[in-house]
Amino acid sequence: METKTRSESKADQKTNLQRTLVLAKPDAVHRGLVGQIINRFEERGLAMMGLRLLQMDARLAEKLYEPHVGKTFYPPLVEYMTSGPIVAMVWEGVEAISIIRTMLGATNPAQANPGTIRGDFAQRVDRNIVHGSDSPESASREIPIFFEASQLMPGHPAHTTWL
Ligand code: IDP
Ligand code: MG
Repeated sequence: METKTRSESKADQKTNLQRTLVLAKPDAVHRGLVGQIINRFEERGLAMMGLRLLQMDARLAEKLYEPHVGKTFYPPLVEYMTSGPIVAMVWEGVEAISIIRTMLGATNPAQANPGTIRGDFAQRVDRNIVHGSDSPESASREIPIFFEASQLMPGHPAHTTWL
């Protein structure tokens, strides 16, 4: 993939180019849905800038879901997220955070529209197959939990200028 360095491109300033964290949760990996999830983002023109297969431990899950500490669903959430391998990804695109949140659909798949990932592949809020950062602040907090700077592509994909 051809890339430009950040200093060569002002596209991110003009068009609000964003990076966001996506996780294919253990049920997505176990059910073999990762390829279809990736395919949707690729079709939308988003660019994958980082990719890792890993199994989260409790410490990592507690870091990611720190804002949910104390909620009734928090202990089962940590158990769910540590129950098997996940695929962690960083995607980049214009307004990528809200684009991806819209593509994921409502947190509770029972309320998610058809055509969204949760609306097409999931039924239950406690098995909702994907995570996506909900704001620029969340993306900035969440991406470094899974990726060192050296594990992410520098610059921007060349096709960004055509979107
Ligand atoms: P989000 O993933 O759409 O941002 P959050 O409210 O941040 O939703 O919740 C984080 C995760 O916690 C959800 O994706 C889901 O896996 C789980 N969760 C949220 N609400 C409930 C609930 O009411 N029962 C069980 N699990 C929940
Ligand atoms: Mg959230």
